[in-house]
Amino acid sequence: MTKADYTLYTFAMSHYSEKIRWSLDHMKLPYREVCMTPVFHIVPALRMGGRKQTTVPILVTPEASIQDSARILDWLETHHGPLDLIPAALRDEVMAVEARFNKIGRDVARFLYAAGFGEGDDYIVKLWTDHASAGQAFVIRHSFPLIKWSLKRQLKINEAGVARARKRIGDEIEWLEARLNSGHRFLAGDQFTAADITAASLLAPLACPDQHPVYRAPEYKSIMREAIEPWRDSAALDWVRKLYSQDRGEIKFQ
Ligand SMILES: N[C@@H](CCC(=O)N[C@@H](CS)C(=O)NCC(=O)O)C(=O)O
Repeated sequence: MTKADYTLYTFAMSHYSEKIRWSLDHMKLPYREVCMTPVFHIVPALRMGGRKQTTVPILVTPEASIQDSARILDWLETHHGPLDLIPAALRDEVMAVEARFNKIGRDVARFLYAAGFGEGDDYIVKLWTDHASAGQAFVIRHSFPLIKWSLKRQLKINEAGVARARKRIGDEIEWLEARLNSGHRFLAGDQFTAADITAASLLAPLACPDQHPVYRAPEYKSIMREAIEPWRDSAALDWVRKLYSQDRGEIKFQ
């Protein structure tokens, strides 16, 4: 198999995309990555995903085009299994942990944008246009107020929505800490699995690991300061940073 066989469509700053990028890297499966530009991803995502959904990640292979990180993991297990990331004896446990952290992905995004919008608008425009053509960047810059308004509605970025997000993220962080306090290094069984990749990737925008080109940037940390603050020094986010330094290594968007 060559790099050209599999293509992963992502956003550079997407934590669900990072979950699949990390899984493919761990599996040493060659792939090409296409970092998309928000708004301009909508039509291709609808077409590639074929599920009336506009989300990334999407993995395109010669056999199928798969949208949604959980479905991509399932597909990888079927076509490249058995995977050491989903050991048969731990399958149910891995899937349960994957599902619980998948659920807070939107909350993490909601919480970050709530903190970043305003003072961080210019930086968010920069993040959204890093992989854009000149024409796309022009459109994003000029329609940013409209895109921001629509994202705020879509993600329910308002006082009540942000409070609910904070509570749900806090609950999962507490669950993770209870697991660590009971002497475990990993979240399913005693080995590194897709459960650890999912939890660490979905919390990475809060943990800001040094290996991630977007989350480690000083400007990112500065505009997300308010969102990161409640858990910055928690054992859970320390665990995320440790996992990145031990198992992830430097990430390069391809
Ligand atoms: N359930 C999906 C959620 C993915 C998701 O929410 N992706 C965000 C980026 S982190 C996205 O594509 N947002 C743009 C959109 O919904 O159009 C998965 O696990 O892949």
